[in-house]
Amino acid sequence: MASRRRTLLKVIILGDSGVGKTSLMNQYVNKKFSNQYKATIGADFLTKEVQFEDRLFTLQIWDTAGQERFQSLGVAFYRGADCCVLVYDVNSMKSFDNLNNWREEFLIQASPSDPDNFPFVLLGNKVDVDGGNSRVVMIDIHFIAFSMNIFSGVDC
Ligand SMILES: Nc1nc2c(ncn2[C@@H]2O[C@H](COP(=O)(O)OP(=O)(O)OP(=O)(O)O)[C@@H](O)[C@H]2O)c(=O)[nH]1
Ligand SMILES: [Mg+2]
Repeated sequence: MASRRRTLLKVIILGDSGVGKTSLMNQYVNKKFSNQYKATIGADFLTKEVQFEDRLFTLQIWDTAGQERFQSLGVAFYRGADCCVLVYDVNSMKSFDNLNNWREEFLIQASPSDPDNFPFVLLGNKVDVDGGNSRVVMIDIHFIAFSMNIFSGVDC
């Protein structure tokens, strides 16, 4: 039986505008997907309860704005993060190349106690587009498997 104690884990989703951060969060938490694009303004979070082995966790998942003009709320909410999900669009090399900037900015603002071992999850989205024919980012699957831990079951 699961322990009654819940551990809060703060997860931050970062990546370029339009890569699908909001869609991923809605799919993961509410099992809902919309084709319409509505840019995220600032940041907002949803929570999801998950059980791992005999422990219960509350994931506090922060969805952030990819558009620079909507990042005005600042990055105060980066602080105290337990994990950061870096999202790219597999059909956009630019969105993949920019992840290094997102990662560096995150480490500066969140200033985790052990930056070298901070858990980042790399997530390539939109694999369905054009039946996979538009895909430009190819990464070794072992690298992705190593990076994925929390979001490995987005379609659950
Ligand atoms: N085909 C396809 N479209 C997707 C997928 N994920 C998201 N989209 C679409 O891509 C567009 C952008 O998705 P969002 O989730 O709003 O992107 P975002 O990263 O939150 O964008 P910002 O809020 O501006 O940072 C929307 O029209 C979504 O419907 C996917 O896996 N496949
Ligand atoms: Mg969004």
